[in-house]
This record gives sequence, structure tokens and C-alpha cells, in this order.
Amino acid sequence: MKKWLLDDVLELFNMPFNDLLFKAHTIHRQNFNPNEIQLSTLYNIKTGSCPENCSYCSQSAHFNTGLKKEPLKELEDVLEKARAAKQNGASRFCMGAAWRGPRESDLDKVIEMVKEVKSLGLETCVTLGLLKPEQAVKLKEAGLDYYNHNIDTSESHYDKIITTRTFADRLETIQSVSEAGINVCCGGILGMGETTRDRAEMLMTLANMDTPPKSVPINMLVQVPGTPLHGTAAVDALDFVRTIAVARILMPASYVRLSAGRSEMSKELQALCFFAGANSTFSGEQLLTVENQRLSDDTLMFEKLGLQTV
Ligand code: SAM
Ligand code: DTB
Ligand code: SF4
Repeated sequence: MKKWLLDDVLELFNMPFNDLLFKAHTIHRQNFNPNEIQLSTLYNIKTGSCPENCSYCSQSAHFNTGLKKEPLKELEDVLEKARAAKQNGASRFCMGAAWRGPRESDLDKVIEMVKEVKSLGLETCVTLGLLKPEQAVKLKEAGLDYYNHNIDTSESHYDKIITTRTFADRLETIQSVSEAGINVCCGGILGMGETTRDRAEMLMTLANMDTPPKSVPINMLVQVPGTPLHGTAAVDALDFVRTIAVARILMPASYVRLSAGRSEMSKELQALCFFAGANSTFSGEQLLTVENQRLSDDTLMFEKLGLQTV
């Protein structure tokens, strides 16, 4: 696999917009059906009181965001949500937990959830924080399809966002997941005060992994009152599209997911992201703790764009 250099990635970011989008869209067409979009639905199986201090997150115990904390959900409750997600067209069900990492007893419960959700005919994804190699193996044995673990930003910007763990900790878990044979879902967030260089570095790290993540979520920061990042300057919409385009060029065979932040984006901006190479998104009224674009609005948007959901 070609290893990207930072200067080459920056050169892409600096291309005239039309040239960049043409290049990204051409690569997109060579690798995917441009009229298809993959849908995943999220469900937060454990809410709040997380010991980590990710400065964007509503669920960190370090900030007062007014979020009601909740223990691990019961299996039946999870299955009800998974059935609804399937009914609404999702092909993958992603379960998130506000943990630094799972305890063994919790992991066993999540494993039951994975098995049961899979038996409904859905792909499964979980995001549980840091994992030990043997925990990744257990999840693989349970049939887990994807593990989401974001690098969130560049290595250089990382300690301005989170100090309770390091960038290297994150990479270690990603390595364990990949070695266990689980597909990696890994991306980041824009709008956390990062520079274009940080965005380029983040995408370069992802693209240069031994196996680039099969799924790459690009989130627009959802500003949560009470978190340190509340009030940060918003990302320029065209710069957001550029980042999607560069992700598509760097990782031609990966699903690039237009993730958090859609409820604050126009249909036109989302359409530009899909043209630039985004071919996956989250469906459902809610993400983990914040609202998503409404299902009825999604149906209308996909219809107008002639996008088939898969
Ligand atoms: N605790 C686990 C972890 O950190 O890996 C799983 C859940 S965590 C909420 C999953 C990802 O959601 C984070 O890595 C981050 O990229 C994204 N995220 C969280 N809060 C967000 C926000 N307010 N806006 C955009 N993305 C966010
Ligand atoms: C990802 O990159 N985005 C999703 C998923 N992975 C787990 C989470 C978005 C969270 C948005 C804020 C919230 O709902 O609390
Ligand atoms: Fe915890 Fe994950 Fe939120 Fe960080 S992003 S505070 S690890 S739930």
C-alpha cells in the first residue's frame, strides 16, 4: 500500500475546489456505485458518567452537561431498537457505551447483544472504548462485524482535546481489533479548533494504517453546552466538503460516513458531501445522545438525490 506524505495530502487540500471534487468523485465511481448509500443506526447502551475527559462529549463525568446517566441497557430493549432500525432501512446496528473500556462482566453482556442483533440479519458494530487484545478476540468469536474507535483528530492536536488517554492508546486498540480480524471503523471530528494541517495529518494517519479502516466516520462537532468545546468556531462548510473529498481520495475502498452534525447541515451541503465521496451515514432520530436529522427528512433527501439505501 502507498504511504501518504503530509505534503501530498496538503496539496490535495489546496486544490481548486472543482478539481478536488472531480478527482474525488472519479475515484468514488471507480470503487462504488455512486447512487448507493449505506445506513447504520446508533444506540447508546450505557449513558454518561464516563471517566474520560474528551472535551467534545456530553457523556464525560468531568463536565456538567445535564445528561441523565443510565446503566447498561437490557437485552430486550436493545433488540427492540435493532428491529426498528432494520425496519427503517439500516443494514448495521451500532451500540455505543460511555466507558473508558469494558469490564469483563459488561463485555459478556455486550457479547450476548451482538449475537442476538446479528441473528436479526443486521451487521453489528460496537464502540466500547479501549480494548485489551483478548477482549477483541472474544468479540470476534461472538461474530462482531465492526468496532468503532476514532482517532478523533491529529496526533499533534490530540492533547488539547483529551488528556485522560493518549493517541498511542487509541492506536493500540485499533491494532488489537484489526489483528482479531474485526473490521475497523475509525475517523474523527471536525470543528474542534484544528487547522487544515491537523485535518490532513488525521486523514494521513488513517490512510497509512497497515489496513486502512473499512469505515471512516467524519463527524462535524455537535456543540454540547457544558463541554469545553461549546462555543468553538464552526467549520466552514466548504472546508468540510474538502475533507470528505480528501478522505475519499486517500482511502478509495473505504466507506466514508457523513456522521454527526447532519441536523445542522442543509440538504445541499449533504448532497455535496455525497458527491465528494461520502457513501454512508447514520439513520434514526438520535445519534448517541444528540438528535440526528429526522427519518422523514432523510427519506425525502435520498429520494430527491436518487440515492438507494443499502
Ligand atoms: N466511549 C467510546 C469511545 O470514546 O470510543 C464510544 C462512544 S464515543 C461517544 C464515539 C465517538 O463519537 C467519539 O470518538 C467521537 O468521535 C464521536 N463524538 C462524541 N461526541 C461527539 C460530538 N459532540 N460531536 C461529534 N462527534 C462526537
Ligand atoms: C462516530 O464517529 N460517530 C458516532 C459513532 N462514531 C459512535 C457518534 C456520534 C456522537 C454524536 C454525539 C452524541 O450523540 O452524543
Ligand atoms: Fe467517554 Fe467516549 Fe465520551 Fe470520551 S467520547 S467521554 S470515552 S463516551
